[in-house]
Amino acid sequence: MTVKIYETQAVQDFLNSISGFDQEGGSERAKKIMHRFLSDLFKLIDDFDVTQEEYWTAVNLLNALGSQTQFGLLSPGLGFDHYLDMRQDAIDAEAKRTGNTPRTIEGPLYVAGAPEAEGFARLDDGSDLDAETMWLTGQVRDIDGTPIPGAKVEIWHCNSKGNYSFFDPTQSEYNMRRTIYADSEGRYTARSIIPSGYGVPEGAPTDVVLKALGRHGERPAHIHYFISAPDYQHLTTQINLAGDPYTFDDFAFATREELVIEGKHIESVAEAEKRGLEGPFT
Ligand code: MBD
Ligand code: FE
Repeated sequence: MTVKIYETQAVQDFLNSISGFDQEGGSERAKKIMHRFLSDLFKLIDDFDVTQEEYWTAVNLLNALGSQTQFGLLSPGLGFDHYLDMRQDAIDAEAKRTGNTPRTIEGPLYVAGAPEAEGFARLDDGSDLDAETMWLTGQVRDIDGTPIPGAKVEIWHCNSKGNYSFFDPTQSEYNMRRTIYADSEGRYTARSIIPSGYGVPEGAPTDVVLKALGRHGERPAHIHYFISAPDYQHLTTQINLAGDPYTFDDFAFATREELVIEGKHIESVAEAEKRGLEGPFT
């Protein structure tokens, strides 16, 4: 049996009352957003004849997500993070702030307070013996191409098993997390190890939601960046390592064509120097 009650005056009055429309205190914006949010959900319950059992299953799932701090993981999976970036891209385009390295999502695994260095840092602690050495070098420039001396470059990524320090208690503190201040030409170099892709933990609440949608929880191998400098807009971005099977099938929708980088394989520093690759490889 299906019943439709959403449009009734009783339900509309009820929504106004829940949202505090008839109360003095609180925030007008909070009231309006909550009213819209609850209205849409009540209508959804009516339209889909959501059962009590289904509703309480959802409540249990939300509790599990919260208790395992997984809202931040499901959020990119449901596209909220990328949607907010799309909106910021549109805001920047409107303001004619274009020509920059594209932004992409931060994700839930940044940790503040990483060790700081100038010009160069080694990111990994040397304990990941399965991993291959990786060199990252770049130059921070403004949208006119002018280098930004001393720009702050924060880099973080996972190990060859897809695990991030801090969230993986077996790793040393701040492993593969560093802040590098660019040199007088805006350049920075990092030595680290090639990360693997990331997968949402099997059976975790986020995985339950993705499975219900017939989706996977895989991310391609990537390296996170925050780039900042006084008086400049903060940039949150990533590098995607080319050739990963999930490069264009990221559960978090964070890949952007311009951020996919083809690594150059080298056997030795001598070879790199002979090929004229940008160092320093020390
Ligand atoms: C990650 O490493 C990540 O970057 C995102 C966005 C989501 C889950 C894990
Ligand atoms: Fe990540």
